[in-house]
Amino acid sequence: MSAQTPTYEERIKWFHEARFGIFVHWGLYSILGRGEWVMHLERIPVDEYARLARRFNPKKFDADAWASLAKEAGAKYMVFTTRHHDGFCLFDSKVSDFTSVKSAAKRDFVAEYVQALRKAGLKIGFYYSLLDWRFPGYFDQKAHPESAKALVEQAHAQVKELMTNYGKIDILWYDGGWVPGIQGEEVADFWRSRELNAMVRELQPHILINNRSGVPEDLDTPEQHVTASAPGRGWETCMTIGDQWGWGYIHNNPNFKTVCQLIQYLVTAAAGEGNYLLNVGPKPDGTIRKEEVERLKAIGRWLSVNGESIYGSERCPFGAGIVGLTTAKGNNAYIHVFRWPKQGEITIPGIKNKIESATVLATGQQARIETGSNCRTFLKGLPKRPPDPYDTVIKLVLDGKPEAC
Ligand code: FHN
Repeated sequence: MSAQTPTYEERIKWFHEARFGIFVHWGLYSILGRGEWVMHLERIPVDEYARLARRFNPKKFDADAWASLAKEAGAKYMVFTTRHHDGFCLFDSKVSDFTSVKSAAKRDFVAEYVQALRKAGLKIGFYYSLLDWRFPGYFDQKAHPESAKALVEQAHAQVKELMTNYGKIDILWYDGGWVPGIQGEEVADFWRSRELNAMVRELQPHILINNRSGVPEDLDTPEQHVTASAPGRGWETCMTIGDQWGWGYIHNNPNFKTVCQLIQYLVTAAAGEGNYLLNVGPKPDGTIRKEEVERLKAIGRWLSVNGESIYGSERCPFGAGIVGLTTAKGNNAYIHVFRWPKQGEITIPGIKNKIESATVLATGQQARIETGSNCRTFLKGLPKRPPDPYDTVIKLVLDGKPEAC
């Protein structure tokens, strides 16, 4: 490691401060409105699917609008599908003709995305699918060895293009590393992942790489559930707003999570020193559906009041019982009250510290602090109705780093 190579702690510092990112799944599949797996699940022949590129010309695509919505949501970074499993590149690739630059749109959407995020001051993530359903060698390496080799070569060449042609990139979000008939260590061997990621780090020394190329790298990526990694290990839950398999646009998507659920998932991730990557699936024209826009804006309104309890959060050594969760930062602890108690009196078990103040972030009201047996703290004098419908945060200023008893 040379002197200027940043340490893991230096590389991941911004990520811990960020806590909240927006995932974007958008591509040819958006035209069909049946999710990003439509080509595979409906067995659409490669040539038939490829003809969608002639229709993909989203005049309304506006990367600045995406960036502006992410900022309004209180997100600090985005991760965008530069290429999904269908093989269609939203960037200019010298090793593929199946790209948005060489088809109807004649646009490098990744370049527009990068420019918009830089302008907005957001960190930049690239999602890249290693697998590509167009290669028979992906499905059967023995029957199609040359195709399997070409698939890996494509991945190395395109990752190099993405790491070379768009300036400083903050996250490389691999996906699609699984290979039929190959397990465990062989996966990294098949993709030559160690060689690939060494090249990435040479080109982008500050970058964070996730754990989906067959090697752990920097970040764990629980999907659709919030599960903390061990202290010291970066992790990020990715989740859809709608149905589980609706990363890409699904025209009729009946199950949108509520704002309450989404905020409480974000808090749960922050409580475990992890990040929450919440997905939107823009429509074929590049605009984001209102159900997703409304939810992101509501999260942003909540973060504008309570963000200090999320951004840069640390694990808190004491919990909040059944009422909710706790996060910490420096000498402060934050009680996230999801289930406001009937009388507005909140019991917090296990605080060893002296509490200097207890303030409801949403209203500025001070709670009266009393202590009881068994190391219990009582927060009193609070309203009977919850000040926030989703998560009322009470900031405790302590006499030092939070300690449990
Ligand atoms: O197969 C993909 C899926 O389409 C989507 O991109 C998610 C997002 O994390 N990843 C894979 C499923 O685990």
